Amino acid sequence: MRKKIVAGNWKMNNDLSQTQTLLNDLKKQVLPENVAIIVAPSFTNLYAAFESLRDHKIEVAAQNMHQSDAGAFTGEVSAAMLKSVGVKTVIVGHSERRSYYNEDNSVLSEKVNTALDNGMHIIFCFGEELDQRKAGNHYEVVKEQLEEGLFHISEENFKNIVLAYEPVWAIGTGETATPDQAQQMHHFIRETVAENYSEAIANQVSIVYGGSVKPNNVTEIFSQPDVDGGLIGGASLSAESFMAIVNAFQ
Ligand code: G2H
Repeated sequence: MRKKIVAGNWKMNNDLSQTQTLLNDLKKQVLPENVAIIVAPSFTNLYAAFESLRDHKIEVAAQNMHQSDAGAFTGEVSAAMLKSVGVKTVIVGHSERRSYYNEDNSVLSEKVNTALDNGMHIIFCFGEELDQRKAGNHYEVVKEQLEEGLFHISEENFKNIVLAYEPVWAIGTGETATPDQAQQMHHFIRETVAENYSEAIANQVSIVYGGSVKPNNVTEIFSQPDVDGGLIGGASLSAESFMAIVNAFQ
């Protein structure tokens, strides 16, 4: 039985007081036992989130980190810094990092290594752009992103990875992949993991979907056999909509 995961990627939203309010709202909810729940606030609010969620089921993740351990990288945050404020999971390779900050597969593979060297868990994001899907290259693109960014790691380390398929054309656009499109790609991803590692690893890795998941479309997406949860942006910013998504697994 694969782990079900719902992660809220808050992106550059919520100041300290909004973070505390949203976390307090989430803490009032009855949370399902069979779903791992993660929230990823901004760097400035990670420590407050960790403190607020101490001994709570909800876990805290960072949205990004730098590939170097330390040094003259103005404005950047290291894995050690994240760990020092209680963060054990980091999102790597989100399409907004890839496209706005030029994070290519090579940089992302370094981030993966650094996070793993620091004992962290990774939510590794990837997905094709609209023109790539239109040209029918989406499987190829996804395979390349995985091969160049992730598949160099060992089988042992692969256990610390959650895969997040996020078609770029569905991110924050209100457009979602159809449940069939999500299932086909997730199935392909699982097959690709099996080819590079093993059937056992492929059956064990959680593959979550991201891209305009909302309470009104989540049930169909989550009911697909190879979809193990979601990475949620906009709809994770209110406890009501986030919980509606978390509870879609019930
Ligand atoms: C995709 C997703 C969360 P949204 O980026 O990572 O955001 O749900 O707003 O499309």
